[in-house]
Amino acid sequence: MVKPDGVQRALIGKILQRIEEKGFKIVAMKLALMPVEKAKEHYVEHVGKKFYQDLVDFITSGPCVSMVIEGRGAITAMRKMNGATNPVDAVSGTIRGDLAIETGRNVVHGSDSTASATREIALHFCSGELVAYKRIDEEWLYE
Ligand code: DAT
Ligand code: MG
Repeated sequence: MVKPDGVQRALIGKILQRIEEKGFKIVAMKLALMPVEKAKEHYVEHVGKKFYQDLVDFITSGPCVSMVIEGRGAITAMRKMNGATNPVDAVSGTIRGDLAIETGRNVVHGSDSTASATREIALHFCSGELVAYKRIDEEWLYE
C-alpha cells in the first residue's frame, strides 16, 4: 500500500515501477480514502499502543493506493523492498531508505505474513477485484 504521504508526494509511479521491475505481478489495485472503521481494523494489531490514534488519523488523512502483489516470495521480498519501519534504519535501495525520513511518514505498508496478507486483502478488496492473468515475461522470471 502506498500511504497518504506517498500519494501526496507523487511517489505512486516510482513505487509501482520498483514492484513491476522486480517482476512481481499486480493482480489488484485501487486508490481509495480509507474509512476510519476500516483503518482501525487494518491496524488492529496496534490497538493500545501510544501511536495507534496517530496511525489511524494519518492513514485516513488522504487516499492510499492499495494493491495485491503476486510472485514467489512476494511477502518477504516486499517487506525487504519497503525497508525498516523507521526510515533512519532503512538501508539505501529500499523505498523507505530512499524516500522517507520519519516512522510516521514511511510511505508504504506491506503485509508481514501470509495470515496478515489474507486478512488485509479481504479487508481492502472483494474477491472479484483480483484478476488472474499471465505476464509475458513470466518464463524469464522463473526457472
Ligand atoms: P511496518 O509498517 O513496518 O509493518 P509496524 O507494523 O510495526 O511497521 O507499524 C505500523 C506503522 O505504525 C508503521 O509503518 C509506522 C507506525 N509506527 C510503528 N512504530 C511506531 C512508533 N514507535 N512510533 C510511531 N509510529 C510507529
Ligand atoms: Mg506492520
